Amino acid sequence: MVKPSPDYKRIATEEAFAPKEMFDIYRKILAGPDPDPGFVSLLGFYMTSQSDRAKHIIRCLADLDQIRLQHMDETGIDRQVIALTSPGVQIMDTETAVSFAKVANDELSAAVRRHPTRFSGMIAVAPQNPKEAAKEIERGIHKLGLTGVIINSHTHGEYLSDPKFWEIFEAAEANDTPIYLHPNTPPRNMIQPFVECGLDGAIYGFGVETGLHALRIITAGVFDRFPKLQMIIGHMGEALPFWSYRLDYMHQATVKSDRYKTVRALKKKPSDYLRENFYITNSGMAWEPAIKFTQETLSVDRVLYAMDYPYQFSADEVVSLDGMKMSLENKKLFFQSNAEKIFKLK
Ligand code: 1DF
Ligand code: MN
Repeated sequence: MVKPSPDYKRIATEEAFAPKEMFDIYRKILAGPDPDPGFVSLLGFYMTSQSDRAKHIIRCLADLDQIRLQHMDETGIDRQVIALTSPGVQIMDTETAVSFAKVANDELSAAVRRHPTRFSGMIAVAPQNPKEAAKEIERGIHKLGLTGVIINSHTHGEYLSDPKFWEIFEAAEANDTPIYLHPNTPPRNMIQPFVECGLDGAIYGFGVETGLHALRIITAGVFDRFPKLQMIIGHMGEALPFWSYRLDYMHQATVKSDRYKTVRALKKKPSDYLRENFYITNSGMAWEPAIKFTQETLSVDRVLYAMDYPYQFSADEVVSLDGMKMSLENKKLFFQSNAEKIFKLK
């Protein structure tokens, strides 16, 4: 049992849920023709495995009441910012995705209203239909009391760097709400070397896929077009902070040598966008040196706490993060104030 901290609230910002009905849709997709190999590897596993881990995860994902609250109490979590688990609606056909995003958001909104001091929720959207996604962002903010937009990385192998998706960025920027770019398994045309050795999931494939996605968004010039847009990435920035120096050097060298049509001059260096347009959570990485490095590379105002419940549910991690050698002021930014600011929590 981890006690509440007297010095700060612990707000966990990458916490997952799944409506029960979503598993019915997933079962149909898995039984259908040629399902996505990453989806089969990930959800095919969790939905059929009799392992303790899989059973625990499926049970916790579907609960937005007593199980979740009890687990939060056990680990000293004051509030969860909850989002539809990966790949959410992005694995569905367009029509199902658009309609199911609304169902999931209604369900999450009702849970937030039942437990307003313990839960906040992000808006799920279907990038398959950018216009509807933009409308759902409006509805989520103005009618459902949700905050932030969850996008579970690629959608059928397509990336938000493609301008056809940019209405979604426009809506997030206009509503002053962040987009959380959460991992997915690598798409069909990328997954083979990962899945053949069992490294396609959270252990590594997630990070490679999502780091690539964030970098594509940067190099496509999204933040020159939408300078106020804020994105959040988990898992200590999917390694991008560590790459900053090389990204800046090689981006500039590539632009200068006119090597690719797709790599053109940007207003700023890639790492400048990381510092000015990204927040980073430590989901799945309860590791002090990486947290401190990221605070130093971005700023203490842009690194925040996440547990990654129920995939990573550990009281020991909370205790170890509490014990980081860090000023109380910075620890409060990490656990509480940065989340309150970016998600506009009250
Ligand atoms: C796993 C990890 C699955 C994370 C997730 O969603 C997820 C996992 C399906 O361990 O299989 O969000 N994660 O963010 O680390
Ligand atoms: Mn996660």
